[in-house]
Amino acid sequence: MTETATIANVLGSELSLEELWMPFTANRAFKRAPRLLATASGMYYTSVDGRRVLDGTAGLWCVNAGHCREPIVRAVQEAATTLDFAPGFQMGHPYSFALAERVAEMLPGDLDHVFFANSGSEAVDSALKIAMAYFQSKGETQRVRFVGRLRGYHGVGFGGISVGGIEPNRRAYMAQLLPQVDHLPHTHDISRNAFTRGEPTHGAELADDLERIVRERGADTIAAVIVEPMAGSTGVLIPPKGYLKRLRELCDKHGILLIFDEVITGFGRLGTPFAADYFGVVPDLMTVAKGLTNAAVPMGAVFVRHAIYDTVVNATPAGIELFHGYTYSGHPLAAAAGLATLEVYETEGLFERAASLAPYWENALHSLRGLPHVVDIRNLGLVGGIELEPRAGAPGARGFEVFVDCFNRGVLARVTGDIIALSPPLIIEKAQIDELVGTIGAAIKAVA
Ligand code: PXG
Repeated sequence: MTETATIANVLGSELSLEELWMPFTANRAFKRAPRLLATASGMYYTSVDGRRVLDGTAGLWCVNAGHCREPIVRAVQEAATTLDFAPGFQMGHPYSFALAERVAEMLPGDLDHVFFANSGSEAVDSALKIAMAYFQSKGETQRVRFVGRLRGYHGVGFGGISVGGIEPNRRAYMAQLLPQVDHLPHTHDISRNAFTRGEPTHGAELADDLERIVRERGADTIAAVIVEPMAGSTGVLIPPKGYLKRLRELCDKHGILLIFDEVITGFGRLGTPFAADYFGVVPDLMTVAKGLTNAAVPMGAVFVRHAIYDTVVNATPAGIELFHGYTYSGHPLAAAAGLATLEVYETEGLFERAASLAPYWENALHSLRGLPHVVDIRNLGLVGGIELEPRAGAPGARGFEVFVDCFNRGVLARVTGDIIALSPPLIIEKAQIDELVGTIGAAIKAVA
């Protein structure tokens, strides 16, 4: 009651928008015409002006179980009153061990160890360091290079932007990126794959570009390849059939670790626990965040194969084995949220629900084919991408106008350039899929 009253007081007063430097936002335009969300429940937000907004993006790909879920709220409240914080260096507490044990049970192959961080960006930097530490421990000290992929997003740490392949995220920082990184080509090819339902047919051969990098650099200099199994942030780029298997084979052939960045695809987005399960390809390391705690408390993690943990830990005669960690690694509130979230996913069968809704979702999305300027529609699990033709001389303008128009009509979508990306909470009902897709269609027609 007190908290609600406090928020209400703030919202009721003249709120200054000046001081906050907003992330990945056109600050000046936003502050002239703000879009503020006040409350959330289940599939809906409420805006500060009291409008109901259907969440077509699970927040930012993270609220997979829907908003303000009671068991998760209760678990966080309980932890906050029981153990607000405990140090994680040379000390521990039951919450983080319990979550590591619980989540390890869900993992494919022999991934069975968990390193906690607080975000996807931190998880990625942790995974890159673990890959390097592994080869140092094995005595392959020359294996230090990383391979990322164009149009890959791995967060915003210096490691993440170095292996990532998004030009604007790198431009200002170029002079100080990690020096020994190469990039595979991206797999997005509308000329061959437009309007594919599910995995596109063409492009598995693009994985073979790793052979070029191996030839140029020498296999024994490359520590790891990092890719998103399905690239989310740059506009829902679904891997061509056979691509990830090919990448796995090439990494095995050359002794290179394969890292899947599952920050978006983890925890049911594709109708399986992880994309690794969906594609039947097990990586050596996996990074997650977002859906791990249903975004109720920030948390990221790296999942690690048994042998990697053993190699690093056993290489050190005594003392600290990995010189890396965060004050809040395995924070009690986050771990409590994670435990409750995994329980909700399981008891409500949300991953299976996503899988069973996927065909309905696919049909609904593809019903937008033929609308003005729609040049591609793609889908996988409960993910959708609608690509619009950029307006001449103003790339991104059409997409952004559709996003704003959708919001004004009561739907939260996500836009990257001229691509609309959709990823609703896994609790979405069929009628809400119709509402979401209907509104997006109306917005596309209105913006034109
Ligand atoms: N890896 C991947 C694959 C991601 O999608 C990160 C790392 C970084 O996570 P943090 O928690 O540090 O933000 C992400 C984040 C969008 C969008 O709309 C996507 C992300 C973040 C914000 C917006 O596509 N992904």
